[in-house]
Amino acid sequence: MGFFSRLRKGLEKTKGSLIKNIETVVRGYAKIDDEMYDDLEAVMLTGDIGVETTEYLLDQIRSGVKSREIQNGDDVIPYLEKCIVALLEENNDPVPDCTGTTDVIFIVGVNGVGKTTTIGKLAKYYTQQGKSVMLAAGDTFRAAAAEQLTIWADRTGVPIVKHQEGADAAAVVFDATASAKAHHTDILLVDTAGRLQTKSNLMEELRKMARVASRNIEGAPQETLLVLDATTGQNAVSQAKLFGDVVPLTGVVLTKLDGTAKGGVILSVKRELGVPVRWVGVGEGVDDLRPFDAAQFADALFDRNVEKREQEED
Ligand SMILES: Nc1nc2c(ncn2[C@@H]2O[C@H](COP(=O)(O)OP(=O)(O)OP(=O)(O)O)[C@@H](O)[C@H]2O)c(=O)[nH]1
Ligand SMILES: [Mg+2]
Repeated sequence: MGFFSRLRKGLEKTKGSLIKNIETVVRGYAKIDDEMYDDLEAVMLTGDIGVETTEYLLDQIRSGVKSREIQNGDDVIPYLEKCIVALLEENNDPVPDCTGTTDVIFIVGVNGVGKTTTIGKLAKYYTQQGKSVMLAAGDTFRAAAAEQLTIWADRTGVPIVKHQEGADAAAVVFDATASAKAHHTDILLVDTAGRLQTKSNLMEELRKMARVASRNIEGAPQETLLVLDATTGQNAVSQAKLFGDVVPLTGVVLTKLDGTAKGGVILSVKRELGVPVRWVGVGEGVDDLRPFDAAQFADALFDRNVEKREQEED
């Protein structure tokens, strides 16, 4: 199965819990009234869209009613689809191309969201694009973290810089940036510890890592990607807000979109965080991560252009 098919399959439950419920609600209404808004609000909130984004979408529907684009319940779905697509496409400029020097990418996030796996997948993706890649085992906190990353390095055939468990993560970053620079490596992917202990510890460690990186490579880290586990729904949004207060984020990686009913969370990530979704993950395999493509995502969510998409599939 190609990526679109996997994405579409992964979003089936989200579709079931969210889109289908919205359809069921609006179909019953010959004319739009307060009761319909209340019912809509309830299904959107259960679909993990979040309070703020739900309010936003309801306001959009209200203006559609005002402009007479929506005259009855049946008109709501295509209208809402348009709003959701616009939301997905918002704030979605492509990542600027490599600058010629090494691009350092920090991968951050709480325990178990998929940071290390994402690094493995990114290593594969970028090497396939003809880029040279290096990994840095910046999670020196958890036993076996470096080993897990080493397996990905071996699997994707890229070098890795690592220290002993318990070593200073910033020292790993220092060595890795020096090595990447010396080897003219295009992309250095830095794994980080998932603990969130206290906010100030995390802040200090990540800041130190960034400071050290920029000493060897100007402007580093060029990207700081926050990995969020879609299955945690609205929790992911709170995590993102917490991290965003600590480090400047350049993008989000939304993992585990395979089989969750909470995929609606992507809408509140887009709406509430002001940080672009850069990558989406639909499984544990090395090919299960792709750049986020709003049009593709919308097609998968709303079952549009399915045949065309499947034909183009890799
Ligand atoms: N189903 C599914 N599983 C995923 C996806 N991405 C990662 N995983 C799984 O999630 C689990 C945790 O992944 P890790 O990459 O170890 O997560 P981490 O953030 O590095 O975890 P810590 O290092 O403990 O903080 C693993 O079993 C992965 O295979 C995905 O897109 N879909
Ligand atoms: Mg890890």
